[in-house]
Amino acid sequence: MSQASKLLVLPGDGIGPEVMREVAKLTQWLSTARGLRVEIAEELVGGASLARHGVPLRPEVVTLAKEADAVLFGSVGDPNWGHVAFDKRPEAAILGLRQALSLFANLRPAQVFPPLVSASTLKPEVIEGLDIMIVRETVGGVYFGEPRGIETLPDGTRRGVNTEVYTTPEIERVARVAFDLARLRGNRVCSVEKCNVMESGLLWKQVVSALHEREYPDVQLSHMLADNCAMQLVRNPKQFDVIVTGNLFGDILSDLASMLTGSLGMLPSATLGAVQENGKRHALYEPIHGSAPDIAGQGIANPLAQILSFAMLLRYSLKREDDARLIEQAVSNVLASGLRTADIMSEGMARVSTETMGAAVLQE
Ligand code: GGG
Repeated sequence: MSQASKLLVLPGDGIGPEVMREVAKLTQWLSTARGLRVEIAEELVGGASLARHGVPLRPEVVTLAKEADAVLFGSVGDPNWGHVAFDKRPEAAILGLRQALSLFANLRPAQVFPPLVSASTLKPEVIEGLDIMIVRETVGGVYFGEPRGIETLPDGTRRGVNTEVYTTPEIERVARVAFDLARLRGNRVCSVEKCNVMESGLLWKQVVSALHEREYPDVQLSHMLADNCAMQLVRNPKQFDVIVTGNLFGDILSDLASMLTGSLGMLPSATLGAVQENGKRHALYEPIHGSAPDIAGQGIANPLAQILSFAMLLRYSLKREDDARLIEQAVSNVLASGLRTADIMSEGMARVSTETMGAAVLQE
């Protein structure tokens, strides 16, 4: 019998634990009904860890993440810790994990489930069949570049500084992920930066172009400025197949793309490291939404992005494509049956709680 896969579950803050509970039920069912063998460890991160341990991410948790076959992450963020130094904020947990495990490629698929098309404020022909993969670089760029900080100048003026930095290898490795993915999909990559005003953007464009010429001439490559890309995503999103971009633009553009699919509560993600010699790679799966403190504890959060993140985990880390599809189909069926959490509610549909939505997916 094969060894059980090690999963590290990190629910985090706000709605994180609420939506993660719905995944736990699916894991349990897959274990009894479909032979999934997992050893699960659960730990606190973010504001929850700050409150208990005084830090957002303990070294023990990083070690567990390194030893795990996959990490399933909820969301971090807690306004009670918004004023403290950056390394003491809840968000330092997710940024710290990405860095410690070198999780450089964040895959954010924006797909529209057919039952949500008619409820969109966008014309059906604009979003019907939409299937974009945004590949966001996650361990470089302005989120990590030095110098950073807030300083007070001699005249008392305060100055906030962040620095956008990218090196050739950082750009190449994330672009490779995008080109490889494109070959399995529509064979098109759009590389997004701001080369007209940023040196890091100019280097990004040059490196992606050179890699394309050297190793991926069969893939269709285009380049777009980030501001134009935001506009094009709203105007004609189906022109895109794979988008590859830096940390900040990827964060913003994928939130924008999520609204094409109906809600931020619908979008899962996978963040992958490099393939190691043993063929394995570190990987972390999380919804793209945050901890949503404004609705935490009310039982109304949409658990589907967390559930779909678990499906990505089954697909990419545990190689259980059939189970991943089963979950995705169950989500589609539940939406077709008319159940909606508040964020995707529309006329004539049945508004349900987090728990009822999770139970309905399990039932399917
Ligand atoms: N599940 C996503 C999450 O927890 N987001 C909180 C956050 O601040 N993330 C920063 C980032 O994704 O770069």
